[in-house]
Formats: sequence, structure tokens, C-alpha cells
Amino acid sequence: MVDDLGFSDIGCYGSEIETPNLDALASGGMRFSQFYNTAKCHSSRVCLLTGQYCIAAGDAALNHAVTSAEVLAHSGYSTLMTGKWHLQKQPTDFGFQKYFGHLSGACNYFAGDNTFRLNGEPWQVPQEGFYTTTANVDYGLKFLDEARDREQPWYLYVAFNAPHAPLHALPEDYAKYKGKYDEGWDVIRDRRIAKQKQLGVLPESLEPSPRPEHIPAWSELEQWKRDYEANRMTTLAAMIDRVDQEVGRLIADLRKNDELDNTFILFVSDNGACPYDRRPALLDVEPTNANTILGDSTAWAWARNSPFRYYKQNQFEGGISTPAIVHWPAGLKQPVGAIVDQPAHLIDVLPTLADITDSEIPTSWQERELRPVSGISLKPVFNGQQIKSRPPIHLLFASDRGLRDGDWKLVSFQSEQWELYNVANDRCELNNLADSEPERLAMMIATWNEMAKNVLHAPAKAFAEPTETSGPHLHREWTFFDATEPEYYMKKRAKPAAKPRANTKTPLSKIRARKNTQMEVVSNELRLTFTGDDPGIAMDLRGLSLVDGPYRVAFQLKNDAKLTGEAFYTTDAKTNLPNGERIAFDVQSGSDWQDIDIAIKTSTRIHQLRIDVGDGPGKATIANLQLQDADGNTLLSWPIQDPKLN
Ligand SMILES: [Ca+2]
Repeated sequence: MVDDLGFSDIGCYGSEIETPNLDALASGGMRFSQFYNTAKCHSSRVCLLTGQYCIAAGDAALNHAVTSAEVLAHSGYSTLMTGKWHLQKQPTDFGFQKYFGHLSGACNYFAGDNTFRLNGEPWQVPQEGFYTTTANVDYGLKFLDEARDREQPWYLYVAFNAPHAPLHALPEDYAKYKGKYDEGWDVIRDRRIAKQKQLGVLPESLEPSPRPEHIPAWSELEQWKRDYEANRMTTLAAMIDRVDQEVGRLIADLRKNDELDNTFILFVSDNGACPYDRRPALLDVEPTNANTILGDSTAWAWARNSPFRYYKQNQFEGGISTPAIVHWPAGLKQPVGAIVDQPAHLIDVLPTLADITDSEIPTSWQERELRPVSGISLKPVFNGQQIKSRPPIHLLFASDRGLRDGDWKLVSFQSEQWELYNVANDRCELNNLADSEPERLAMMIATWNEMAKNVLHAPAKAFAEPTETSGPHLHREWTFFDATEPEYYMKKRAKPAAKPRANTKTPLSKIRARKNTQMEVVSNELRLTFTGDDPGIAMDLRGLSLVDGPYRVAFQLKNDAKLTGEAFYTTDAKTNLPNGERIAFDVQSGSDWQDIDIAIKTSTRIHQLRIDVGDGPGKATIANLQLQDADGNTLLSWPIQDPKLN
């Protein structure tokens, strides 16, 4: 799995970036043209590993799921992983016998971070000669050799962090692409779409989405912006080329060991290209070292998701469509090089792995309450068959929603009005049929809600009524192309006008009790009495200056009931709780103080935070509530002691 790679970012899906090793897997295997991820990092990893939708599986806690590593270990496989984890605990807690990589969602490619682990133990990143993409394969090859020594079949999950920001390329890869993107995004995108049609990845008749209003024509850009933008894409291309080179090292190793024909290989991306521009523009730099960091570009994300609309996090086709290559000469009965247009999703991976290895997916597991797998085995596709019917594919990340049912797609941008498309002839989602197909629209909305409730077990926040769509879809962290100076280039856009919220009287940063909760503040303790559903506390941090994440939320808790605690947070100012990201944490019953420590694995700042520790009615006491940085330094503590902040 690669990270934040766009649909058209590799050669066999239309790219000009040189990816001969991946292209060879495709031409010697098969490709899917409608394979879906979840549009976001951690949720895609949950689906890939568990066969379930992210929320159903217990989100990052995985407490309602078993992983593919656990299933295959039970069948006698050596289970190996390298790269980005981005979930709770560690891979070695979820069935991987060997693990090298970083637990975090992203890190400096040359310097790493302090979340690296080797087989469960902290691992110090070397100060010289380190690059994550390469290190992942160094350890992958080592683990394979060890598994061969044990004469066991093996399962290796390589989770590259590339080409996720920060944009960082090895000097030799960077040099290869320098000057290659001076023509700009309009030309590159047109060329990619032409190649996609010529390859047969997309139909000749497909009408690509036009350049959206929030992206300027390359020809209109000032020279410094062109230079800066070309440099960003040069770096991205170099990072993707490096992934291909490292995949090539893996393939060479399999070939050398006479394992290539009978190894099932799947290549996918966790979400579409990322539009969030979170770094100031640096001009005249080469990001080929730990100290020079560039961020993502909204316009290049548009070109990289050719020919689709929108980006990472959005449930439009640009956010959720991934290249998906399967290589398995001994097992595939599809014509060599076939391109299959049957829809598939990352939830299908575990059922497929279980099917082709004759493994059983357990229905019970110690200390976990398992929920049923939602994916289906893709083995019939490998056998050259058409899957006649499959349940609708449910799409949800934070407030972005969608549903793929047969030829039809229901989609909503950040819970704005539902839109309806016939993707059989309008995969680029250009002709909204919501008004002309009211019955189908209502039926699909009902299905979306029913699945969110009964399949995902999504919290009530997921069902919030859509808001009116007024004007074009926008996000405040998309590149600010109107900037006249580099330092303003990533400036946050003005927040689009939002409906006033019921609790706008809440003072900034002040803690408040949620509905059905009474709170008494005594010294540094928060004494909570729950009188009904959804009890807990919420903090609004939007008026504060706050360093970027990751963070920890730490507190002591005394609670008279056993339950699962939940924390929610938002990473953009536009999203309001109850929308946002969810983290579950364990709470023990009893009268003793428990130490609660919740990791918030975001690389950006958080805006709102909510903690539910009860399941009402009941009582709980929270003491020493703090927001800390990843190193445990206190950033904020509640009740707020500084009167200025109250
Ligand atoms: Ca990602």
C-alpha cells in the first residue's frame, strides 16, 4: 500500500512518471479500473486489514475485528509488516510476528520520528543514510529471508509512507525529474487522460472533469508560482519513482527465489492525492534533505487524480479511486494484462486472502467483540468471472459521505446536499441527477443511513442532516493561489459562511458539559453527573494558538461504570463536532483512579475536542485533564487556569 498516491500517478494508470516495475506487474497480471479506498489514511488501513468498514471494525482500536495477519498466522503463515501503521497499539499486537516501521501517520523521510519500532521495541533512526521508502524494503527483504529459513509460507504487508507529505526526495531521484514539470498541470493532466484512454484504463468516451474554479490555469500563474509548483511535482514524481524502484527490489528477490509466479501481489493506494497545503512556499530549494520540507499542492492533486473530481478525504471518485494491480501468474485466469471494471473495495482484501489461502475468518476472538466482515472475495474475478451482485459499497469519512450501488453513486461533500450520479456513463460526476431521480435518491439515502446504523454502527454524529450547498465546494486548507507573496501562499481561506450553531455562546477554549451532563468544577477536578445519552465534555480550541499535532490527552478518571470511552476531535475549523475523528479508549469500572492516555495522531492542529466517559446515567470524576504534545509537554490544562482564556 502506498500513501496519498493519485489515480493517475503510475505509468500503467496514465502517468508520465517512470514506474516500469509496477507497469510490468500490471502487464503480467491484471488491473482494476474501479477499485475503491476510503479516501483517508487510517480508515483505509483498517478496511485493508479487517475486511470491515472502519467504524464497524472499532476504528483505530480494531476492537471489533481480526486482522489478516491474525487470520493468516493461524493458517501457518509468517506474518510480516513494514512501514506506516497509523492505528492504535502496534502491528505486533495484531498478529504481525515481525514489524519494522513508524506508528505515526507521517514523518520526515530522512530523519524519521520517535515512533519507529522494530519487532515491538523502540528503534533509533540513523542520523545518516536513511530514507523511509528504502528502509521499508530493506527490512521487508530481511523478514522474507528469515521466513524462508523457517520454511513457512509468508504474508508481507509493506505500507509505504510515500508519496505523502512532507515532500522529500532522494537527490538522484529528484535530479531525474528536475525541469520535467515546467509545462504545468493543464498539459500534464491532458496528457495523462489521453494515456488512460489509450491504455484502456478508462473508456474512450469518458468526459473528464474540467479544471475547477479554485485552481487557476497554469498560463495565468506568475513565474515564482510556476517555479515553486513545478518543484513540488518534481519532488512527488521522484518519490513515486522511488516506490517503483523499491517494488522492483522486492520483485527481483522473489524472482531470485523462484517465488514470483506463485506469490499473490496486490498494489493499492490508501486515498487519492492530497490537496491540503500546509507549508509556506519555499522558493529555490531542493527538498532532498531532512531540513527542507515542501507541502502538497491542490492543483497538482487535481492533475494526479485525473480524470476525476476532488481529493483525499472527499468521497467523490478523485478521493476514493485507487490504482489496483494484481499479479499472480499461478492463480489468475484473467487474460494477461486484463483491465477489469468491476467495482471492488479495500474491505474485499481480507475475504480474498482468506479465500485463496483456504483460511477461516474467525467469528469470535479473545477480548474483542467481532462484527461480520462486509467485503467479498475477489477470487471469482481472478477466475475470469463477473460478480453478479454485491452489497452496496458504503463510503464515509468524517463528514464526507457516499454510496456506490451498481451503476449509481450517491455522494455528499462534507455533508452538504446529496448528489446523485450514474457512474456507468458519468464516472467524473459531472451530471447531478438528484433532481431528476428523486425516488432513486431517496432510496439510496435510506440505504446509506441503514448501513451507517446497522453495518458500521456509526455514532449519531454520522447521521447529521445535510446542510444546504451554497456556492462551490471549498476547503480552507486548499492552496491559496491568489497570494501575492510566498509567505501567504498557504494562507487559510476565509471560512465559508456557516449556519450559526446552537452553542456559539461557549467562551473560547472553555470546557463545557455536553447535553445530559452536569459538571461541577472543584479544584482541578471535573465532577460529572450523567442523566441520559451522549454524556461527556467538549472543548473549543479554535481561538487559541496551538502547535501542530500529534498530541496526547491525559487525565485521571474515576468512573462507576465499565464502558468504552470515546474521544472526538476536528482537524479543520470548518468541521463542527459531532463530526470529526473518533478514538475509542478502554475504561475500567471500580473506585480507583485510572490513568487515561489518548494518542491523537494528527500532523495538523486540532480545533475541537470532545471526551465521552460515560454511558449515562451515572457519575464520573476527571482530574488533571491535559492536552500534551507528543513528548508529554503540557500545552493546555483544564479547568483553564489563565483567566484571559476564559
Ligand atoms: Ca493516505
